[in-house]
Parts: sequence; C-alpha cells; structure tokens
Amino acid sequence: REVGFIFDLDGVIVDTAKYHFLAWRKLANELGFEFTKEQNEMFKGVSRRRCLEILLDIGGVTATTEQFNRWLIEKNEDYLSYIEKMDQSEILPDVERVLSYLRSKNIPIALGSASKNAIPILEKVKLTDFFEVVVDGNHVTKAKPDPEVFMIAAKQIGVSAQNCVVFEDAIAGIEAANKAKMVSIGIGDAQVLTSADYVFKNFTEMDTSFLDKLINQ
Ligand code: B16
Ligand code: MG
Repeated sequence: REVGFIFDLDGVIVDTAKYHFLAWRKLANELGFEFTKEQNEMFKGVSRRRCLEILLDIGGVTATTEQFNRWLIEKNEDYLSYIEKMDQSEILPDVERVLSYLRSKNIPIALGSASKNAIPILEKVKLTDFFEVVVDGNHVTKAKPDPEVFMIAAKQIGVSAQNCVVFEDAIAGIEAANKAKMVSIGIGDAQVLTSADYVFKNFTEMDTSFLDKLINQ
C-alpha cells in the first residue's frame, strides 16, 4: 500500500478539548484553585496521568497515590458525562468531506489518539466506519511526543512511516509525527504549530488538490 492517513481525534475530528477543560477545572476548583483556558492548552495531546501531574503542580497540591488515582477516575467520570451527550453535530467542519474523499480513493485511514475514550467518542459521532485501524491511549506505552502511537498505526495499515500523513492539533503530536518521519499537518494556529510541514486553520481550508498532492507524493 502506498500512502496512509492518520488522524488525531481531539482537536482534529471533534472539539472535546472543551469537555476536558470543564472536567479539569471542576477538579481544580474542588481542590481549591483556579484552572484557566490558557493553561488547558498545555493539556492537548497529553495523557490523562500527565495532565493530572501538571494540574497538581499548578495548584501546588501534593497527592498520595491513592488520591492521585481517585482524582483520575473522578475527572474521567465527569468527562464521560459530557461525551455521553455528544452527537454528529460536534464533528469539526469538513472532516467528513475529507474522510469521504480519502475513502473514495481507497486510502487506508487510521486514528492515532492519546485518549483512552477514543472508541466511544467515534461511536457517538458515528465515524467509526471510516477507520480501518484505531490506535489510542489503551494501546501505547509512550505518550506523544513519542512517535509510538503513529508507528503502530502505520504498521497496522501496512504503510511505511515516510508514506504516512498525520493530522494533528497539538505541538506534542506534530513532534511525534516528525520523529516518525511522517508528513505532519497541523490543524490550528500556524504561530503555535511551527514545526509542522503544513498548517491549516481547519479542514475547510484544505482543498482536494492538496489532498491529491499528498496522495501522489
Ligand atoms: P483521555 P488526542 C488527547 O486526545 C487529548 O488531547 C488530551 O487533552 C487528553 O488528556 C488525552 O487525549 C487523554 O484523554 O483522558 O480521554 O484518555 O488529541 O490525542 O486525540
Ligand atoms: Mg489532539
């Protein structure tokens, strides 16, 4: 197989960052400190455990292992209560157009996400069928910026790493794609995703001729 496309989930396919934010802020407030939207930027693409470590640093809170694990569960339960209510209206603009186009060209599509909730989210927004392979936080031992998640995805779709294209919204994710020698495409702010090979504000700005160029690279 010649080329393969790997999508990050949170921030690329759906905007679940806002739900992660609400859940982390609730926990911070319960522990007696504030947590801002700006601070939430650091949490993008970062594993749940690592996020909690950063959160506790922000609040100057030390935790026993037992507290740490309990707060992880609490945060996730709160997050899941938002996910529960998601539907197709939360798919980011033109994601389905791009997925459908790639499928029409028989290009293998994989998901490469840090989230352990990736499968239920894909089901909620009814996009599961587009993905030949789903590699998520349950399958990796090393989090982004380590390239592991994307390397596993490439292997599973049977495409060599340098022929894979990755869509990512997080700095850590772009770094992971670059380390894997994949083509990295940032979705978001070009001032933030400076090491991406290309950056688009969102998929509405990405036309078919650009996708064709990637397919025929
Ligand atoms: P969960 P992605 C990442 O998803 C999020 O960007 C990050 O904020 C979150 O902490 C991480 O998933 C873990 O998520 O708590 O659901 O396992 O962007 O890699 O799709
Ligand atoms: Mg992301």
